Amino acid sequence: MKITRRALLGATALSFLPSRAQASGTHVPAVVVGSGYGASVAALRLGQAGVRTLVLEMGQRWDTPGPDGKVFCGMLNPDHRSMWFKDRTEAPVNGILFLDLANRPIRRHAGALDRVNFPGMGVYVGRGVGGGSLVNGGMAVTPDRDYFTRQFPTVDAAEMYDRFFPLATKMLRVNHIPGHYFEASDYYRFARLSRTAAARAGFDTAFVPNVYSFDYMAREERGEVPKSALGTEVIYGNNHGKFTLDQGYLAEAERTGNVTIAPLHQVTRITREGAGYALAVREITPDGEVVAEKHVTCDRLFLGAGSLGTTELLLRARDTGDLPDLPAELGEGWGPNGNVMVARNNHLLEPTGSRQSAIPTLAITDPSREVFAEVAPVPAGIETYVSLYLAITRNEERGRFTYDPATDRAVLQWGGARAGITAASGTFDRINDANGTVYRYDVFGGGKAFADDFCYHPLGGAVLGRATDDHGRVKGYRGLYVTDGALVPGSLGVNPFVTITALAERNLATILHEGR
Ligand code: FAE
Repeated sequence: MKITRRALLGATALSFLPSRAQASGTHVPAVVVGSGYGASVAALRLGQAGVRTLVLEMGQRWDTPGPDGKVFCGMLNPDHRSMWFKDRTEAPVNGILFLDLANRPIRRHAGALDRVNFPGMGVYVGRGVGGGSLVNGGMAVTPDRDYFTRQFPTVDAAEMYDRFFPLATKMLRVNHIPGHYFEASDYYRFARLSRTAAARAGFDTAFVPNVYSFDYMAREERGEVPKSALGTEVIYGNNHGKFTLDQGYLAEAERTGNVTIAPLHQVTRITREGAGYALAVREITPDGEVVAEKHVTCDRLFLGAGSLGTTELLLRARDTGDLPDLPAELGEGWGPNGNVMVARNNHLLEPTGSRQSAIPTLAITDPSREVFAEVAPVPAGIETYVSLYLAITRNEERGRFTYDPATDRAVLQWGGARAGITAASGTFDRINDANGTVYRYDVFGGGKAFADDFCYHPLGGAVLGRATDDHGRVKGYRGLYVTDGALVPGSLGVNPFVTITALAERNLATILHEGR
């Protein structure tokens, strides 16, 4: 099935005004749902191809400073800007000595970070124009080629590694921490200590590239610019230093003149209308008041609402009968990228430092157990003696989403990360043995040393080659595409956003080429 360029360009060029005045009846040639990595690639490439495109994003556009002069709040003083409509923050690290120091009551608001809670698994996601790029750690890793090929056997790896990974890396402005800065900075003492502990156990470490500017960070340390990574900012947003999608892909997309972004617009339902699609869209204020319910139609629909958002929209459409021919494989192949968090205690004579950069730059590698364990900061502003790690483990543990008609939501069935914990404990038992150290049980909720009940890397639900064809075209429906982390089959072995971006670039290149 081929899309003609004419069909993609469409006949109308209606501007979309996100206001009461434009409550319904808008038709656009292309709609992109969400504004994370996959969505941003789609928006830019459609805009460059001359296609009038509307981006519908449920979160805010984060460009207006609050009364404190800052757009985002910090991790140590979270307020209503921190989390998506919660009464209390739900930070991944609860505190120290079982005290819930990190969390506090907040006013319900369209904050930047959401934690979507399912039985046994809380999934962290970004909300706002830029999706996960607003809140993530910026670690920008190209996956190991063999493992990528195992996960995507039908994708041309040579094309990915020669063309699309370098393109994604360039577009996202990935940079590397200078060795001399890492060795000298007070703010990376915690990472150097973990490197020493790993070396005592015979493990190597690797530097992890990032989209946070290390030039900016060095200037922060010299006191020349406002502090962000060195001022305990990350999961609720960075006010400076990080190159997020709203500054990159999305800004470029808007500059084409063909792309309009509508923040605080949540797509709730997808139906067929004519040869295209109709969307039910709810516009809200930042405090959650519903401003309008809109009806938007389009010829082509690109779903970039993330693994959770895209999977839920499609499952709801299939199981309520709106799009009954959607494939049986929807909801399958979901995984947390093998995420397991671990905390160790250090000796009194080996402090981690009270100053810690919020941006991780080092990982411990354990190839025999297929563990890639990033050394995460604990930027508490005091000495905690805690070494914290995000272990990315490679295994076949998968969950599955189903649609629950009673709540009208997608529900995750997740059986826990036994294989992930086995692998991570193999690595960290050895590090503890070699250093005479122990695990910390006071850092995560539930008194666990290994936290497998939350993740940062939701992947899958509409997997490439199963729920879609080999380029993200949804089976059974012409003009309907998945362009985000829902395409990735649950595990990548490294942090996912470079892969999500590169895969979206690849898919869009083919979809637009075939449309010509
Ligand atoms: P994503 O970026 O999640 O964007 C989806 C967007 O769609 C969001 O803006 C949603 O608000 C929006 N949306 C959802 N439903 C709807 C709807 N119905 N209507 C309208 N809009 C909707 O999707 N990855 C790395 O590679 N390196 C890291 O260092 C890293 N650190 C992380 C740290 C944290 C705290 C978190 C939460 C994630 C981290 N990740 C990291 C994961 C990474 O951000 C994630 O894989 C990508 O953002 C996923 O990209 P997608 O395009 O799939």
